Amino acid sequence: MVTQYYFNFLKIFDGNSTEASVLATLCGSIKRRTFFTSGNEVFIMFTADQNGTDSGFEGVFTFHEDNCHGIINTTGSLVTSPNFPQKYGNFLKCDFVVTVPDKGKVSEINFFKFDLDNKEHCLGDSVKIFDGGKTSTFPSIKLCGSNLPPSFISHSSFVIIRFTSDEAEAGSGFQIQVNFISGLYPSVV
Ligand SMILES: [Ca+2]
Repeated sequence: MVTQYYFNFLKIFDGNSTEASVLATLCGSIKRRTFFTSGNEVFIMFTADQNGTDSGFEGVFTFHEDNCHGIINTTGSLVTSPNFPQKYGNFLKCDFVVTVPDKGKVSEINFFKFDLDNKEHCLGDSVKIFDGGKTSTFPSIKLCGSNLPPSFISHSSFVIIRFTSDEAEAGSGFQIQVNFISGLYPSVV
């Protein structure tokens, strides 16, 4: 027997149908959030039951060039935010993919400069590091503001550094150096 529960929610899919992966499931009261699709399509599903109504939702769609990607496979590589050291733009989503070519080595990520818009819980602009390279999982760290973060040493040889900015306010961005070092953990592959 299948039981279905109906209530008010908004679901955002990263593609053109409900078959695509889910970017977000929203309900309750949310002030403002920014979501990025991986391509040029988005599917939004709003479900309402017969019990209780509220004022609903309002969203703004913007389309932007996604031209700040990078692949890092050389030790000592420097990664900077777009336009660094000038202010970065709004609505950016940059994935810097770190692949360590040497077996047994991992990434050491050092922050030289760091100045991002600082919203609560880093819900505005942020740098996230996904250790293991899967952006569908929770990031290992999520950074914003202007305090220089400590170095990050990965457990795996595949890391994604994701920088996103929202619709307003910017800092001068970041400068990061990625070094490949011998793994500190026995599980390193
Ligand atoms: Ca911002």
